[in-house]
Amino acid sequence: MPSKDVDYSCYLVTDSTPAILGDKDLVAVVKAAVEGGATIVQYRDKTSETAELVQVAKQLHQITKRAGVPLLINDRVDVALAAGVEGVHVGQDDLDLKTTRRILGPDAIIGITANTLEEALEAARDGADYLGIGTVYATPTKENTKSIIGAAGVQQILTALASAGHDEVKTVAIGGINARNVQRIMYQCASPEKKLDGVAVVSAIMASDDPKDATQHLCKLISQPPPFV
Ligand code: TZP
Ligand code: MG
Repeated sequence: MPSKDVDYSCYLVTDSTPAILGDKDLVAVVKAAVEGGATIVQYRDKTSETAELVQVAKQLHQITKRAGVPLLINDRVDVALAAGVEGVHVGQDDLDLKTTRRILGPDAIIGITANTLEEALEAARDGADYLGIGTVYATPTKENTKSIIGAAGVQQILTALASAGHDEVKTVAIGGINARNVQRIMYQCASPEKKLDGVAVVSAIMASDDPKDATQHLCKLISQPPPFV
């Protein structure tokens, strides 16, 4: 797969905590989500030790690689390198973008969370491939979010990116997105000059009893503008 020819439309971020995953198996859920049409996967695990992270990342990579779906690692550039995956997603407090790029090289997919206009513009200037814009809506999945920006906040960031000429940087919205609100986010957040490239979800897929069906349903909604747009 050409590494930068990325479909961000249905972006799964994993969560291994019992509150979200329940007693399901992480690898099985990711397999089901990929079968259901997830277009990119981020392995996000804030608690496991490094060796465990690398081992699970390699297992997930076997699944995603077969499907031509990029796998990114949250926070950990070292784990991404060790597992040989396609990239990383970093937060504002993680390793900075320029250093991350220097370590992983031009072909790696590097994304960063952007909560404000300033963070979004800086990340675009520093060569992020994509921005995870949010938190859109309050979510129990990530309780210590800096602020909830709503659909209006996402739209403001998209407009500012377009005005600054950052057509190249891809964008996904994250935070509290599910089958009930995904079309609203996808199509009503877009500014006239810049659309969202996708949405990222955790619980809408990871907490589902049927992750394949949940992913299929989300992907279908993501690809269809609602009738009122
Ligand atoms: N970053 C901002 S919100 C969030 C992350 C990782 C969690 C989103 O989880 P959910 O379950 O899709 O609301
Ligand atoms: Mg982080």
